[in-house]
Amino acid sequence: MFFDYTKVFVKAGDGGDGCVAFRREKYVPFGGPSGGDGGRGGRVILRAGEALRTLADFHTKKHFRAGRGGHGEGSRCHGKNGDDLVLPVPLGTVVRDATTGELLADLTEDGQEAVVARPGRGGRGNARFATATEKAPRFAEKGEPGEERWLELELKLLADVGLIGLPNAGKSTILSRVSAARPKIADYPFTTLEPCLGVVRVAEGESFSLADLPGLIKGAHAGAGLGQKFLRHIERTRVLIHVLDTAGSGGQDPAEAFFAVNRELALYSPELGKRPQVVAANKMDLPDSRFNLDRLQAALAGHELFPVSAVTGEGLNRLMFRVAELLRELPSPEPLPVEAPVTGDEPLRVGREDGMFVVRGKAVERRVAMTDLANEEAVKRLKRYFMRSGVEDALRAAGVKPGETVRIGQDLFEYRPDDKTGADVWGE
Ligand SMILES: Nc1nc2c(ncn2[C@@H]2O[C@H](COP(=O)(O)OP(=O)(O)OP(=O)(O)O)[C@@H](O)[C@H]2O)c(=O)[nH]1
Ligand SMILES: [Mg+2]
Repeated sequence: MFFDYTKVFVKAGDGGDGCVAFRREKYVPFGGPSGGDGGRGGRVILRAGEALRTLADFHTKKHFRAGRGGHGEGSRCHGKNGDDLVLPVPLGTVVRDATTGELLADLTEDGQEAVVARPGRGGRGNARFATATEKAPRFAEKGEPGEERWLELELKLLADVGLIGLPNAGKSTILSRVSAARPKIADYPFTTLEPCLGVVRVAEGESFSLADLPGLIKGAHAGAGLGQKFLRHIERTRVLIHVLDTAGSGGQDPAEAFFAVNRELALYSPELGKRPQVVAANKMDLPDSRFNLDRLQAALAGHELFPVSAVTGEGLNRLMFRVAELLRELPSPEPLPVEAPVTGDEPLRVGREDGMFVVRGKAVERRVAMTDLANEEAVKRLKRYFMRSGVEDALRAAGVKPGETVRIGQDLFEYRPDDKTGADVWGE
């Protein structure tokens, strides 16, 4: 099996919790706050490399988590950062957020990396919350949860040139003649079941990669045969070699074969239909080919046609030199344009789910997750944040009544207006 598509779950490490501690010194009856910050969590990173050829590794294991940050300690000791998790992927891996479809990375270079899950930052220790009025804060932040998401990984091979044509045309035989690749070759259609890459050396220091694909048949764009499943692997090629069985074995007229395959290509992707092509009129060692060649050349007038024989090797050098020449003239392919990550905060949203009010918004959810709800001082601070940031107003506008339950992130609150101060306050 050729694994070129999968979904995986990644979670960056949570930040470590901040620490509540106070300095203890001889002769100092009550030292200042000295709790250190938690360390940040580990990142999840995808790294492209030549060691892997497919996404097969991700079919057995699908969940990946980076290390969490260490907790802060007394004496303002910072927790240690969580370990990053680096996942190797093959060159040509396209990474999307599986939920939103957002393109996160197109890893086309050896060693190229993409951070696919942002780590949580460490919670601040109580030393950081000391102010002129509050000299001895007895609370600290909890670590921020690391980002988690499902990713869609799709491999699109990075080949300079693709071999296309009907099954049995001789594509694999050509690849085996011009490169060190050893694809399976046999006298029946659909011998090649998955793409195969080879490297063609045309001169000292000049080479290109050549991909052999399963044969295309009529209806391939709509899923007939094996071809369509693999067409994505020629999307990034710059030149196509269209291989024909010039002898017309099996009663297939070579010119008709040529137009049928091109129709399938264009139906799959108009862009692929316009990709520069050179025609390899193959099997020229067979007598029928000599007989058909003139007619084929006439039918394909305007196309660059090279009579070749993959069996005798005739014409293959000329064909490969011409392809190398075309590659020199054509611009290098651009990696897919990655959308800039969305920064800034989304507006607050209040809705009703399962009979309770739900407040959504990255900032408020993070704030709640980082609050130690067992700590009275920390909860007071959170209440002030609710007032200031408009959570309170948004809820009131949505019609929340005293005693009703409000969920923010993972936590539940009871909405409790406080009569004494006249202001609305919150309790767990
Ligand atoms: N006489 C002759 N036979 C050839 C030539 N090229 C390929 N063949 C034969 O044609 C048959 C099919 O060759 P393959 O290279 O497997 O064809 P393919 O296009 O890769 O076919 P699929 O993988 O099924 O799409 C094999 O029996 C080859 O030996 C050639 O130049 N001359
Ligand atoms: Mg083949």
